[in-house]
Amino acid sequence: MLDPGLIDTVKNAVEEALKRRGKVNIILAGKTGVGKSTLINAVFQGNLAETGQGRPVTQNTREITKEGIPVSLFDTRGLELAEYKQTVNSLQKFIEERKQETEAHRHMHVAWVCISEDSRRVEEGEIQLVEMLSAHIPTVVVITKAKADKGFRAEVQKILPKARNVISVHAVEEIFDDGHKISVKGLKELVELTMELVPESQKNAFAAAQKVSLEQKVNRAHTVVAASATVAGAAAATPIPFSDAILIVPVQVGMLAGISAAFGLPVSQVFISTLVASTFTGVAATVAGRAIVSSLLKLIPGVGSLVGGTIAAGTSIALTTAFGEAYIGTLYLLLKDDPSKSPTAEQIAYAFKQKLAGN
Ligand SMILES: Nc1nc2c(ncn2[C@@H]2O[C@H](COP(=O)(O)OP(=O)(O)OP(=O)(O)O)[C@@H](O)[C@H]2O)c(=O)[nH]1
Ligand SMILES: [Mg+2]
Repeated sequence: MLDPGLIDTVKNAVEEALKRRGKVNIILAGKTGVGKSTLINAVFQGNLAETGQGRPVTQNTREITKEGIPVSLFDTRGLELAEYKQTVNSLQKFIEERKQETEAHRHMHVAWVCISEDSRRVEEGEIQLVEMLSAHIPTVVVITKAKADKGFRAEVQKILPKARNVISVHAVEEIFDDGHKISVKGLKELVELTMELVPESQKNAFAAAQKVSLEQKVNRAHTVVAASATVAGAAAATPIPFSDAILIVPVQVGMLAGISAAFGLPVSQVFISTLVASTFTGVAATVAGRAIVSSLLKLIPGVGSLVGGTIAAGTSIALTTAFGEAYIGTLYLLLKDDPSKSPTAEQIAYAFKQKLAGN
């Protein structure tokens, strides 16, 4: 189904996109029952917290992961008075050990410390934990099950000044017998703040793993398009003959994989091949290159068809951008009602083809 000449291109694009996206590591700490698992399921794809107990990394910390979702959650308990010192110490040791490792995807990137609003107080274990964590990584305090603040958030901010911010969250909708309802709140703020706090090289992973904000996925996808357009422009720094337009096809394929990765779609060879096969039509790779380039050119106002039989840098940048934006627009439409949805490659390919055809 795929042009033989494109198979390696797709393989490389998939590997590169996954490598670049990497993984984000989040420490999620709080006393038993504050709502950590509920928060995890509300923020991330794939009902992560239901994937079992997780792998123990310290006595009180377990690593929760799921295949295909680029996040590890380090679920930490044991903040009760009797044992918090041991918990804080072993967590500190763990963070420091990981920091020594060379690969950024092994480091801890951000921490969320959960305190239930019901408790109405901040305990010594929580104070010590925030002190320790904020000395190493950006730390956010999350007030969980938030329904009636009554000055609690301000108090928490005063007691824990090293926290980057304090965010009140209600992770699930709650309906009372009298019909009164408390809606979900605070998740978007938490996601947006965390996005600012994680290192640049982890932002795509975080955008991909979360399901709260489609805007964050779109924003990161725009950065993929911008980077790809720059590469395509450089490739055509000297105008390239139309017959060599195939030269920029790997950039386009890489961009499709990169955008898919930022959206959190299952970036596999099969997935990207399906997309490429339906958009890059033709029998031989070179023909495919020409076909795609000429169909892309139609997307750029004022270009229409090729002038002088060459593609200049400006055209190359413009068509890469148009192609990338068309793909982002397609994904946006498919996911706008529910960013946690996972459309099939066929559904995406169909919608993308329609979009490229101007429908
Ligand atoms: N009303 C309301 N209940 C919540 C909210 N978040 C969690 N809960 C409830 O609080 C209880 C405990 O939530 P969990 O998410 O299991 O808490 P946890 O921190 O993971 O607990 P451990 O894993 O035992 O440490 C559950 O019954 C949840 O349904 C919330 O935002 N609002
Ligand atoms: Mg739990």
